[in-house]
Amino acid sequence: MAKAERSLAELYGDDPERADALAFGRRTDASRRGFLGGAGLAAMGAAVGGAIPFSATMPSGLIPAAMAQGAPAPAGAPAAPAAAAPKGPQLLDFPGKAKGLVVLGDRPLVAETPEHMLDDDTTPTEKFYIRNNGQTPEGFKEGDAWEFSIDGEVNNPLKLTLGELKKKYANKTYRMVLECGGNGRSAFQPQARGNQWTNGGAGCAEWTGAPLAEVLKSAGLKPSAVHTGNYGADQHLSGDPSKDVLSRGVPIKAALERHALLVWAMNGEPLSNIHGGPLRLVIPGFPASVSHKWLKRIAIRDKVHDGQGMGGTSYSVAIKPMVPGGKTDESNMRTLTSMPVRGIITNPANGTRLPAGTRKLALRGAAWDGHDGVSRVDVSLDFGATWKQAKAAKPRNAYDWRRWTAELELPSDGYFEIWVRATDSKGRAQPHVAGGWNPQGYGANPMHRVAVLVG
Ligand SMILES: Nc1nc2c(c(=O)[nH]1)N[C@H]1C(S)=C(S)[C@@H](COP(=O)(O)O)O[C@H]1N2
Ligand SMILES: [Mo]
Repeated sequence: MAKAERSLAELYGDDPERADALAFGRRTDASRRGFLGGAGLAAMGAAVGGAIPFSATMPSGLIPAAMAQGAPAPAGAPAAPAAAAPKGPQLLDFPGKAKGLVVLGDRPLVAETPEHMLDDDTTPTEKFYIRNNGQTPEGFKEGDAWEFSIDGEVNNPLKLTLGELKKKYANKTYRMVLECGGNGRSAFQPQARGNQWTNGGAGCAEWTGAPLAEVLKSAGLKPSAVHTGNYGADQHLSGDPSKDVLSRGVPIKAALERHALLVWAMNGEPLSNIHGGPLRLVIPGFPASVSHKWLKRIAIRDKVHDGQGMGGTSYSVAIKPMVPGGKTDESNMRTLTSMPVRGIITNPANGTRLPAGTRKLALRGAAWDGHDGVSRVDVSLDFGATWKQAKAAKPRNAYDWRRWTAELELPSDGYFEIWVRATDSKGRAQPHVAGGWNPQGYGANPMHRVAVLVG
């Protein structure tokens, strides 16, 4: 038995399906799932580091949060041998950035914010995720002399400096979520192509800038204007100046929405180089790839923009469900234009150990979505058998996230999982597992879970 217990912890890092079958019993009769009992319960308890008070409702097929990818080794669990232990995350070491951001790629630089570091009401710049597709441009230090242009389907093409932009147009500040289109991607099975974000490709900062609508109005949109095409100063990784790193855009209607800003300040400070300073777009609700950094030019198009990162499978989800991992039919893809609802637990952190006898658990978190607004947030302590509604603060403005709190009673010591599920104003709630598989892995928003060990 001791051998089986040890192998369960190893197996979850290695072959979760076999681990699950071992703990829950093999499925001999398709109509009856196994449940945790006897040897399986003992082995699971040993693997997660404590007794499981809600074992009766623990579903098979779900990897325990304590064992899931990226989770810290559960306190009290038998140590896995070095060969079986998952590799620890690579932590970011970057000027102006907090310790603890996790590097997903270093060329181009991509780093995410673990959920427990998104515990501030407003995400501090030092904790804000980074997503580059190319090389960070040099020579951005022009500051207010930075020039950008608006051309294409307009009556008066504009060439403006940042200094002129600040003076000639309204200055607005909104707290808004910026979220990478691939956020949540690591939840897809089989693995989808791209950076394996957990939930940390998102943050909510105060953005200051001029309304894009006002600038477009002064350029005079022609009736033929249907889409923006955004261009920046960053260079392709190959160094080839004829290649665009990224050139996405949005329908004119979204560009005219009053929260779409030409941004020069983040959290009250001049926009830093890594976040696109001195000038970037922030067009909320969409995948953040339309929020162009180091903005140089907006071309107003008479058709849907066809720049780098538009069309094909880029930032696209399947219209009709496709076979996970199967062949792609590009005519069955549509561009993702609104991020799905997502809730996260920001306190406690996954893997937190609390003293024996702790009976109250104060939870904090955040919830947001693309355009429809979060209507409610619920938490569960018993693997989703029962739910309790969290108290969610009002957003300051559209596209702000909702901070939420909840308090749960713990019936005893042991291993618990806290689950959070956010629901948007259209009644769409987060699923248990990532659905809608697509080749580049957009739109995964399964519920966030954290493991807590009491005693
Ligand atoms: N010029 C430029 N703008 C860009 C990108 C880029 O690579 N180049 N990445 C986009 C993507 S995919 C995301 S998720 C956000 C990330 O913004 P951040 O690094 O400030 O968090 O910027 C977007 N804007
Ligand atoms: Mo992104």
